[in-house]
Amino acid sequence: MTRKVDFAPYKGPAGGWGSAYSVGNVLVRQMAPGAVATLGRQNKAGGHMCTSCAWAKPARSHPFEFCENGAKATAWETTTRRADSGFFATHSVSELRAMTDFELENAGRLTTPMRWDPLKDAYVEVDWEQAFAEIGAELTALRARAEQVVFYTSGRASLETSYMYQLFARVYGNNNLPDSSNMCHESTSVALPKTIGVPVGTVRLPDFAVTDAIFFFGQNVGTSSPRLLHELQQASERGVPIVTFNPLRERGLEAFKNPQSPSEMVSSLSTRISSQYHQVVPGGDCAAIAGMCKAILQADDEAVQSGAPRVLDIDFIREHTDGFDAFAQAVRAREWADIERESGLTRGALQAAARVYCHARAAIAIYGMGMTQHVRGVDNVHMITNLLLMRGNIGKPGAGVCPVRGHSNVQGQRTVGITEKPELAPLDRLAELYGFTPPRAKGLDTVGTCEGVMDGSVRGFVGLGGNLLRAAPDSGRLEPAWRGLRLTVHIATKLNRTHLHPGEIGYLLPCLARSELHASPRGAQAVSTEDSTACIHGSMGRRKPASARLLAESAIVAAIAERTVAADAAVPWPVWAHDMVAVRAAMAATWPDQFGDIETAMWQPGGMPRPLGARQREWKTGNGRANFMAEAAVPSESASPGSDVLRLMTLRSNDQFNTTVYGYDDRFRGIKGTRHVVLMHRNDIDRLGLYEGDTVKLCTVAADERRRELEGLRVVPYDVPEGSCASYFPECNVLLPLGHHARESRVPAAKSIPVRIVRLGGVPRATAPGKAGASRVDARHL
Ligand SMILES: Nc1nc2c(c(=O)[nH]1)N[C@H]1C(S)=C(S)[C@@H](COP(=O)(O)OP(=O)(O)OC[C@H]3O[C@@H](n4cnc5c(=O)[nH]c(N)nc54)[C@H](O)[C@@H]3O)O[C@H]1N2
Ligand SMILES: Nc1nc2c(c(=O)[nH]1)N[C@H]1C(S)=C(S)[C@@H](COP(=O)(O)OP(=O)(O)OC[C@H]3O[C@@H](n4cnc5c(=O)[nH]c(N)nc54)[C@H](O)[C@@H]3O)O[C@H]1N2
Ligand SMILES: [Mo]
Repeated sequence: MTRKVDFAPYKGPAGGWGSAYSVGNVLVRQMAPGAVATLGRQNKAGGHMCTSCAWAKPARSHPFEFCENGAKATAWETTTRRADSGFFATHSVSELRAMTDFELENAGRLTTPMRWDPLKDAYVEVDWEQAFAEIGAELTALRARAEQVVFYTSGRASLETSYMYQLFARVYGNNNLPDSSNMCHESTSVALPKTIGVPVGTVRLPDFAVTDAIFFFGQNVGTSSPRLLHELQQASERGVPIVTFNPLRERGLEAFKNPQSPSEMVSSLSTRISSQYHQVVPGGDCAAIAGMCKAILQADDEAVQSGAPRVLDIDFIREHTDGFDAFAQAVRAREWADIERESGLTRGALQAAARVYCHARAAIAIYGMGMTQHVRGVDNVHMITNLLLMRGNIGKPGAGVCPVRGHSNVQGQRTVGITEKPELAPLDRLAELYGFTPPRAKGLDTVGTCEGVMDGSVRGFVGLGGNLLRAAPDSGRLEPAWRGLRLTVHIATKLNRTHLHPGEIGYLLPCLARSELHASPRGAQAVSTEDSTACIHGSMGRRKPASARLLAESAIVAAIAERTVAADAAVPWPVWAHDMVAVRAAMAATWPDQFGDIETAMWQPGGMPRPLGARQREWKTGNGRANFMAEAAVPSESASPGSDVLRLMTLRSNDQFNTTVYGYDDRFRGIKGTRHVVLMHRNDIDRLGLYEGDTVKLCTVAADERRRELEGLRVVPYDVPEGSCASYFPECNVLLPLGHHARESRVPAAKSIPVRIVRLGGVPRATAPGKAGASRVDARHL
């Protein structure tokens, strides 16, 4: 396929006609009849919850409570294309491996269970019964060493199926429940329980209406969670300052035009989003926040001296927190020169950000992958809570911490026990309810799973959604190792690259999508999901399934469990297959305080809010107090400007959802027709002897000295800090060493991969555009 490649700065706001056009275009190309009606029910009480991002669903919904992303996700789910048995009969697995991610996704919905046939090098149609029987027998054989089987989840499956799945793994005999969260917000799940005693954010939608200031760290709202732009727009219109920290100038963080507001759409109006935009260097946030905290302490010292009201919320600190003195001491000990060097920001800029914070009675801190996917990912989150605790910004209206979750039910899956950490699962309660002895040993996370596949200690892999082989680090090393597995089972809606590396015995089991009707002898079944603000929503799919042979995810999990562990615990698997009310009752029996009235409350507009202690200033931490974390304030390994090793951030485009590539445009970043680019500062391009448009390869610099290279990227000058560069995930995952991950949470450090850039060819030197007398500032993308 040839595509027109073009790089031009995007000057428009996020949202707006660009978004409407893009949505319209994709709808026409992809949507099946009736899909527009499906979109109208998306994210509304009584409808289905979008399978795109996890942002909150308001009680009073907009006429179309979806965004460009959500529309794309639905369009691609409701596509009329089919990867059916005919498709697999005409494409061998080796042939499919040569296709792009876009082409695989574009093959359409899976329609029938398939078994990998090594002689034919193809997936071949089988009966469900045959599939379940063989998978059950294989899992039973592998159970002699239960720890060699892994049960992976991507964040989409419902609360009900996820509850069943974790129980299945535990009855089977392990806590090997890695999930996409291990590559995502695990840094949050590890950091927040220590500081404020909840593993999730404390902000709810109404807080946005009464906040005085918003601090935004490393989240690309226009692309990743566009519906949150509504809250930001309303806050901005009230005059609320929004202070952004992001190495890249992201369009969605600058301006927004509401595609659902006719007056805005026909006028030149748009709303500014960020009032301050700080281009912190990748990995420099701990230092940047330390700088803010230092400025706040100085302002407080001055207030004490002059007898003015305190800047710190001293009563809150005394009454509710621990560790303030050590933290303040660590911050005071930091030199401004070091803070400036590590963050790439000036003292003046950080003082300006601190001033906004000090003037706000209530402040919210929002963050995403720019914070969690670093070696210091957990420290980054700790610095955010340190900042908030200084002025009592947890547990009062308009204030709090707001990690923006990725997958639509990723937060909920943790709530119902998907975790490799046994201490987070209610093992005693499960033992009591189902009469079995749950395993107590820590399970494998995603990094551990990849290590286990590579060293041969993992033999069986069951995947409830996702595309682990493509999403995980070191994909170049992982792919060949993956084919050494004994058993691979994928429960999926669409074909992806992980499916193309089957084990000796490999199955592809197609399931219903969330927008589709789960009809059963017990009537149409609804499921539930939890959003980023810990509100739980009922979700009813109504569309005719893409194929008559699809089964609900719950039915597939129940059938495999029934063939594997039926005799080992008192779990009514056949009933749970098709009775979500019964599963919700089991969830409520397991966590009465969380799910007691879920059956009715999940349908209330805005969802059922789960109780969160920190919102009431009840601190469920080890010491019963909110904790400052001094360690997060200490210096990190510093950036080295002028080095030939750059820090690579791997990003998502506007036209993808994780490993699902919808198209080759990244509209807000002005990139059209290609994903094979490396965005670099003009000065680095000059310094490294490159020209704009050159073709280069990236080579990872890692202690293990393995060769990790990615070729064929085009150099594009971009407004990123010197010493850093950016390119797309998942293509760049070959460059990400498995051992390069956050301390404690083990989230792969995908936002700071040390790389060298090597020129392969490209622009002839004599006529290179923009080289002679090139300005040291990038004009095109400012
Ligand atoms: N369209 C679309 N939407 C999505 C997804 C998708 O792939 N496509 N994926 C979903 C999922 S699973 C997730 S987790 C979320 C992810 O959504 P985000 O959290 O927005 O993740 P990214 O887009 O990877 O990167 C976030 C931002 O971090 C910035 N950044 C990089 N390094 C740093 C740093 O060191 N410091 C700071 N302050 N910023 C930094 C980048 O410039 C980028 O703007 O989105 C969800 N929604
Ligand atoms: N370098 C780098 N790597 C990263 C990241 C990064 O920023 N940089 N981000 C990380 C993050 S935040 C995440 S969350 C992970 C994502 O990792 P994963 O969650 O494993 O990957 P996805 O691309 O979201 O999975 C997509 C697949 O899920 C299946 N699917 C879609 N809908 C459904 C459904 O309703 N049911 C079922 N059963 N299957 C379904 C389809 O087969 C589809 O191909 O990647 C991580 N990897
Ligand atoms: Mo994610």
